[in-house]
Amino acid sequence: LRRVAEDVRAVPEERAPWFPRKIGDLDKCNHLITKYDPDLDQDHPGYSDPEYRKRRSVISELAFSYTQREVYRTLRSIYPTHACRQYLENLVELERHCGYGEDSIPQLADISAFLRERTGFQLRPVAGLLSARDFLSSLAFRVFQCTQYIRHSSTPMHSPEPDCCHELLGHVPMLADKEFAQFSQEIGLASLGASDEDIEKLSTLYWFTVEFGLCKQDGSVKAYGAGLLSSYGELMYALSDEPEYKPFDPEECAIQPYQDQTYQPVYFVSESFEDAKLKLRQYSSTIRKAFSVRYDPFTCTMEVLDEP
Ligand code: HBI
Ligand code: FE
Repeated sequence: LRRVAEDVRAVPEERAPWFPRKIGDLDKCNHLITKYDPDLDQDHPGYSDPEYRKRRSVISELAFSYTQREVYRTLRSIYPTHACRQYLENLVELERHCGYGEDSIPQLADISAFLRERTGFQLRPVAGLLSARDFLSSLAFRVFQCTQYIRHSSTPMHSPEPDCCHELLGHVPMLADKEFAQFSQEIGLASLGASDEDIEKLSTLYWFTVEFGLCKQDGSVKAYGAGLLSSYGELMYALSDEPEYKPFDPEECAIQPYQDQTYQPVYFVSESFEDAKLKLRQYSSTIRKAFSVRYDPFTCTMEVLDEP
């Protein structure tokens, strides 16, 4: 114990915050934030429901297939007109090969194997909301931290926290796209060892792209953000003429105030994932860090390169 304490003391204070360097280090990226936890948040719709909370710890297959059907059918009906091309193509593949559908319950391991073949992304089960730093650092390893429980059955079309409907219908089809996967990993890489202030900005950037992003496609605007693709109400709203659209600019996006209680007042529209990736890369290069990183996919290890 004393040795550990001394090691900690030996670290100069101005060193960058700890970040994972090997894929196994993600075991330590497990700091849950308690906002929205049904056991702690009095405003959570399941807070006063002991049955629900018990079920949450064992994951109820029955509740899953029940709610899944309604969520799936409702959302599926508007994807053809509202989701981007990449999303639709991958959803069809998931329906063909991975058990996606109104009546079936896809297994995390099967979806993870599918994603690995497509883009090298893998799903890692997580118990709830992680800190932004831990969540983003996983993306650097092409690991997506994925919840497995389902929303409370009293609100089938809404969940205040991520649940399996959000992960499987929102995130997974996009993570099967090469360009988007690269974009996601690069947000993760930019987050490693970044200051709290930069994590906050990257988190906001993630919010307006991976969660609520829109993109241009064949002369119209389509959704690619998981928060939109897993919410019937917000997906309809986002592509109506009510909200404000801004062209995707990471600088502006990173400081845009956002809403996690209701629909976004503003959405950022990307020209393409390629274009978004290049803009993000330019933005990331302005984040002040004393080192750069490179991920070695053969050893699943983060190489840390000191700046000359
Ligand atoms: N944790 N499990 C989980 N899933 C998320 O989508 C998630 C998170 N923690 C933080 C977070 N998202 C947001 O702060 C992002 O903006 C990073
Ligand atoms: Fe999400």
